[in-house]
Amino acid sequence: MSQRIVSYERETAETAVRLTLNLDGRGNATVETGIGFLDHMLTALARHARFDLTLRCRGDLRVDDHHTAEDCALALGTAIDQALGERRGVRRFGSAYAPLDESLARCVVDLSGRPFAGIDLGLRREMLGELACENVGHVFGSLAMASRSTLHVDVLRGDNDHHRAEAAFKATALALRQAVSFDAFDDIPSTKETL
Ligand SMILES: [Mn+2]
Repeated sequence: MSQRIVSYERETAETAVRLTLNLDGRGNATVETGIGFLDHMLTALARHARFDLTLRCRGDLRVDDHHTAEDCALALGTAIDQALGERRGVRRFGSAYAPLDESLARCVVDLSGRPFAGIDLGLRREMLGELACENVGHVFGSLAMASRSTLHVDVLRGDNDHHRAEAAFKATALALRQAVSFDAFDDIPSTKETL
């Protein structure tokens, strides 16, 4: 099996994102997006998925946080898609719960090749640090689109929005770790024989 390591750059008039991703890493992450809470979430995602990730973004934060949050997620999703190649030998499905104190999140993922995101985080605040709460859900949606995955993320309970969001990223990390891992069958896990 070839190494599942990808370097990816994405530059637009709004953002410039550079990243390296190793799906078979140890969980080492260096994330500098200019949005502290997004750094915290993507670091947690990489850590618990056991991806090695360096991600740097120079975005138009003078506008707001939207382009940066979206484009970082699109870049990461694209890198996951590229690193998976034809998705041969992977488990494809993953599901996990993650608690963070009083909060509990569930993620179910299918590396289906068909982008879909069903996201219910139930966040009540306007912002978490410099990240608008509406963009937390948008990050999951963009990740699903660019990685060509079906992603269902639900926060089942929780009082604190920082905890709710962080539990959602941790559950997604654990589900992704499972889905991208290899099983004993060196085939493409689909009745269509393609993903
Ligand atoms: Mn935290």
